[in-house]
Amino acid sequence: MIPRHLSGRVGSLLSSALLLCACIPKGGSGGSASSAEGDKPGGGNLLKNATFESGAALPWTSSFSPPANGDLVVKDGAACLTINEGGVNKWDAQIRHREIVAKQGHTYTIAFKIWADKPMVARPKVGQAGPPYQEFWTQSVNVTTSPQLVQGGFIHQAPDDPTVEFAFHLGGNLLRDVVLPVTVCIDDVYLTDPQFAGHAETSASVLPAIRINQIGYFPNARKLGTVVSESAEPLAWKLLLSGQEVAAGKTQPFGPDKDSGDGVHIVDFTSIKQPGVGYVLQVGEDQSSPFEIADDLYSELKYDALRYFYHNRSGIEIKMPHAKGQQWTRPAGHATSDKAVPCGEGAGCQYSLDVSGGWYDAGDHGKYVVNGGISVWTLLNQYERFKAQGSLAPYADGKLDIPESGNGVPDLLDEARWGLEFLLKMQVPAGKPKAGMVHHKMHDTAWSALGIAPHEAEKVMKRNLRPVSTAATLNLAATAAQAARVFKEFDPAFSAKCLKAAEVAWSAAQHNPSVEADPNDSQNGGGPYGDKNLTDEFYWAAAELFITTKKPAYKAELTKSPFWTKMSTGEGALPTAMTWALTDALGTISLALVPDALPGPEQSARQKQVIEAADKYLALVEKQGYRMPFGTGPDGKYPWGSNSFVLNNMMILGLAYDFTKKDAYLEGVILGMDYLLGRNALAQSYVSGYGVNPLKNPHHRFWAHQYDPKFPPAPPGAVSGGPNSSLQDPYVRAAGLEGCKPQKCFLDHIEAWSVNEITINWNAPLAWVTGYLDENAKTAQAK
Ligand code: 9MR
Repeated sequence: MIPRHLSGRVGSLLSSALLLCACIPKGGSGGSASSAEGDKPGGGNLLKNATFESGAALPWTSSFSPPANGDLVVKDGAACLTINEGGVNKWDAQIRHREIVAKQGHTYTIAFKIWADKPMVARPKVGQAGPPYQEFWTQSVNVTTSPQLVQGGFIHQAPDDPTVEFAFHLGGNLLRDVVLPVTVCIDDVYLTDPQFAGHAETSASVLPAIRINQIGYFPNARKLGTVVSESAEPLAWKLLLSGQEVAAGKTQPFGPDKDSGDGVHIVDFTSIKQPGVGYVLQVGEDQSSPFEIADDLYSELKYDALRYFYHNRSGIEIKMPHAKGQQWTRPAGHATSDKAVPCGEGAGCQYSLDVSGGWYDAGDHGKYVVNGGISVWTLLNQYERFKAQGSLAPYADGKLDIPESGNGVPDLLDEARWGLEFLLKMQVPAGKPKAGMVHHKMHDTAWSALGIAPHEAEKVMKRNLRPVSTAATLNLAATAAQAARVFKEFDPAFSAKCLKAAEVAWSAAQHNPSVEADPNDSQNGGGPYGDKNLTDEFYWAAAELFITTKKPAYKAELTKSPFWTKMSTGEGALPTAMTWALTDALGTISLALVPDALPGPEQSARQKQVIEAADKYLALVEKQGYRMPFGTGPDGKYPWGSNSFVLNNMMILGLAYDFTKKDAYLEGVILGMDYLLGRNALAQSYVSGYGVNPLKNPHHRFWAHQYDPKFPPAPPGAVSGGPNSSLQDPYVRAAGLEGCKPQKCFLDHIEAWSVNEITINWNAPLAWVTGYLDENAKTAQAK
C-alpha cells in the first residue's frame, strides 16, 4: 500500500530521501493548529511516545558528548532540548529514539514538527545507532520559531537492521550562527510502515503492596516482609501455605520511610520455621508472590554470581559447558587487539603493551585497574575468609566448572587469577619511562553502541592505554601482594612473580605518590575512575605487603597512617567502608582476617574496627522501613551503584559475625539480601534470573536482548547497580523520574546505564555474601 501522504509520488523518488516542509501553527495563537491525525502518515508508527502527551520523553532521550551539555524536558506536550553548549560535532547534542528495527524492502514515511526559540539548523536522521553509522534518511532543516511540519520517506534497501535510531543531530556546526542557549522542540514524530501493525499498548504496572525476599527465607532466621500502607494502625497479616493459614499476626506500623517516600509496616513471621515451597503472605486483600522457607536459597546463586566473571572474560572463547547455555557462548573478545594496545593521546608514553585477558569492566568493554583491583581483592578475600573462618569445600577445584577446572587449584582462585593477570600486564615494563607504575585503564577510543559482541567490537573500535596513576599502581601492589601469599601453595613461581610486581609497584608509587587519574578522562569511550585521595590506597597496599612479607618497612607505613587507628566507615559521607575509590578497609580486613597477620592484640584491634563499622550499618537498619544496612549520605541521595554499597556493608556485617558470633550481625547480612531480592521500594529483585520480578535488562553490550533480540538476555546471577538519585544518563532523565525518592530512582532498562549497569566490583561482593549466607544458612538464629 502506498503511504497516504505520498500517494502519486512513489517509485524512484522513494528510494532517495524526500523532504517536504510546511509551516503550521502549534496550537493556540494565530489560527487553527492542524490536527495530529491530519499530519499522521498511514501505517503503524515504529516510534513510541510520539506525541509526548504523557509528560515523559522515554524512549526519547537526549545525548550530549562533553563539552556539549543541556537538558531534555517534556513541556506542553512536546519534547524540548535546551542546549547550553553544542560541542564540536553535530551529533554532540541530540534527541534520539533507539531500538528501531528496519525491514528490508519496507517503505518508511517520516513526519514530525520542529521549532526552536531561535532560528537554527537541525539534522534529523534515520540510521544505525553504532558503527558504521549508515544513514538511511537524513535532511538539513532550517528550524524557525514557529512549528514546521517536516515530511520524508525512504525504502529500506539494506538487510533487516535492528540497530536503527531516529536521531535529531543538533550540535557542533549546526549551531554556528546561534547565540546559546537555544531550546529546540519536537512533537508528533512519525516513522511509519504500512506493514507494521503498531506497538501493543502497555499498561502501567502496579507494584504489589507486600514486599518480600522473592527467593525466600532461612528456617531459623529473621523473616521480615514490608507492607506499603498509610494506615497508622497495625494491620492483620496471615501466612498461607498451599492456601492454608499457618500463622497470623499484626504488622508493626513504621510510618513514612525517608528513602522511599512510602508509608510502611513491617511483618515479622520469624516464628514460622517449617521449610516449605509456596508460602504466601497476606495482608487484607493483598497477597505476596509465593516464596520458600529453605536452607539452600543461595546454593546456586553463589555460583552464578561467580560465573558472571567467566562470562565477562576478555581474550578467551566463552563456551559450553561452562557458559551454561548456548546463547551465552561467544568467540574470544579482543583476542587480537589487546595483544598490542598503543598508548593513547595524552597517555605520556609511546609503546604498545599486551594487555589481553582480564574481565570487561561492565556493560562497556573497558578494563580499568582500580575497579579490577577491588574485584580481584574481593574474590581473593572470599578465599581467605572461607579458609580462615568457614569452609573452602564449595570452592574446591571443579566446583564452578570453568576452563581451569581440574588443574588442582580452587576454581575461585583460578577466576581471581584471570583478573589479576590483566592487572600485572598493565604495569609499565622495566626500561620504559615510569617503569613499575601501572596504567590506570585501557578502553575503546569512543563509546560503541549497544548490541555488539566483544569480538565484533574489536573490528570497529580502536583501543588505547590511558596514563599511569598512583591509584592503579597501588591497586596492583595490594592485589599482587595478596595473591602472592594465596597462590604460594599452588604455584610458587606465579606467587614469586606477583610479589615482585607488587614490590616494584610499591616502590614506583613511593617515587610518584600523587599521579592522579584525570577525573574528566571519560569522554572517549571509557569511564574516568578518578580518585584524588590516595592515602587509603597506600594503607591498603602496605597492609597486603606486610601480611605477605612481614617486612618492618611496611609495618611502619601502617602504624604511621591515620587508618591504623581508624578505619573509614563513610563518616559524614555515604555510609560505606569500601568502594573502588575508598580502600583502607580492604587492608584492615586482611589484617583482621588472615591468621597471624599481626600479633594477637594488634589483630584484635583491627577486628574491633570492623565490628564498630558493622555496628554503624546495623544502626542504619533500624532507620529503614525496608530494613537494610544502608542509607543516604548527608545530601539525602543514593549514589551510582547503591546496591554495591549495600553489598559491601553486608560483607562488613558478615565479618563482624565471624569475629563475634553475635546473631545481630548475621541478621544484618540477611536483611540486606532481602532488600536486594525484592523487599524494597520497587518490589524489584536486582539480580537477574532470581525472583518473580528479576532484573531483566541490565546495560550490557552483549547481553543486549532488549535492544536486539539476536543477543541473549543476562544470565542468572548478575546484580544491577540499582537506584541512583543523580539520574546520570539521558534515558533515566527522560523517564520523568526527576525528584524521585532515593530508592525509587531506578529503571530496569538497557539504556539506563547510571542506574542499571552491572560490573565486576558489584558482582564480587554478591558472590562473597551469597557464599557466606549459603554457608551460614543453618547457623542463622532468631527469636
Ligand atoms: O562505578 C562507577 C561509579 O562509582 C562512578 O560514579 C561512575 C561515573 O564515573 O562510574 C562507575 O563506573 C562505570 C565506569 O565508569 C565505566 N564502566 C562501567 C562502570 C559501572 O557503571
